[in-house]
Amino acid sequence: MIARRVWPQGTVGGCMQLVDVFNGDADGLCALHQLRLAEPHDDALLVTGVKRDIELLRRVPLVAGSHVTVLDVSLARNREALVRLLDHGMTIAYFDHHYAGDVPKHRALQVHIDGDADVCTSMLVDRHLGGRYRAWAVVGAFGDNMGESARSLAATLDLSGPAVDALRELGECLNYNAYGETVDDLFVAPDALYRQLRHHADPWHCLAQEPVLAKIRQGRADDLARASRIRPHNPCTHARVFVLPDAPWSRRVRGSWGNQLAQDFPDAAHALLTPVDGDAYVVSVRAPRRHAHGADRLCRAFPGGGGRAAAAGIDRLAHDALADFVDAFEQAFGRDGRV
Ligand SMILES: [Mn+2]
Repeated sequence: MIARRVWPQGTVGGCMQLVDVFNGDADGLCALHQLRLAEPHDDALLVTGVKRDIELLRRVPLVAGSHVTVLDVSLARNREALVRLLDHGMTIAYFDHHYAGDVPKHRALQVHIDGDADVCTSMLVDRHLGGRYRAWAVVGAFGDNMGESARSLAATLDLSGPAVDALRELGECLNYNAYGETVDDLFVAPDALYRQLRHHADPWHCLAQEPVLAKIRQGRADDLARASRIRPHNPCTHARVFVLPDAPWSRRVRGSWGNQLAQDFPDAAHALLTPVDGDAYVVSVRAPRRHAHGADRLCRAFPGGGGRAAAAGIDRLAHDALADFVDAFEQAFGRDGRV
């Protein structure tokens, strides 16, 4: 979201304005936090949103001479807006680990992009800063579900087991807050969360003392407890369908709960359905963890379906297509699991 401040459009000259653009998840937050610990700017304009809201650059005001830092959103998905900003005489530093596509060559664009599967944006910032606030990079890596990278980075800090566990907890907690359809679904807006983080150079102190984190931790536990009380929609033990209610908590919890189901029932496939628009569902499908394939094929059979072999989804499944979906899902994964 853009802070309530009116910027003159197309102003030439004047003071340089600073804009920080970041994904509202743990990785985006921890990337920005490290940079601003190294180089504080209290008055930067913050542009961010929920985790899935990644086309952020088009929301940056066009002000010649401004400097924009972009963190943890795909350049490919922001390329047009990026070129527009450069054409307006703005300078840009871009840090990211998602698919970038064709990176524009421009002397005002500084790029730190690495699409390697083992790095996240917080780790790229850590590299840029020579490891100065590395514990926060570990938090970001845990938040982005890169446990192995997080642990190898943490190993360079000589931390105790419980100290590393606390960084993981903090990363998961910050990340959880970014899940939702819109900012209204979240416990705290990502820009407000960043403004609280900014008070803490020490992540362990932050986890122990920051009230907003206590709120997110408790909220996450409550969401998962609510989810665990939902009964499967169908009686097939190897291909379970769950229909969540139309509520902010179900839009927050579906990713975490899906992970938990996959961990707890490694031989079962899961489909989580969340109502959308009053007459349809958003569908998220996970193949069984022990036979992680087929999710994409199943979803592609429905309009708006796609994804990867292990995890795929359907953007919009009409209510009257639910029975067909359940049949296809059971046929794909049910095997002899019907009870
Ligand atoms: Mn990331």
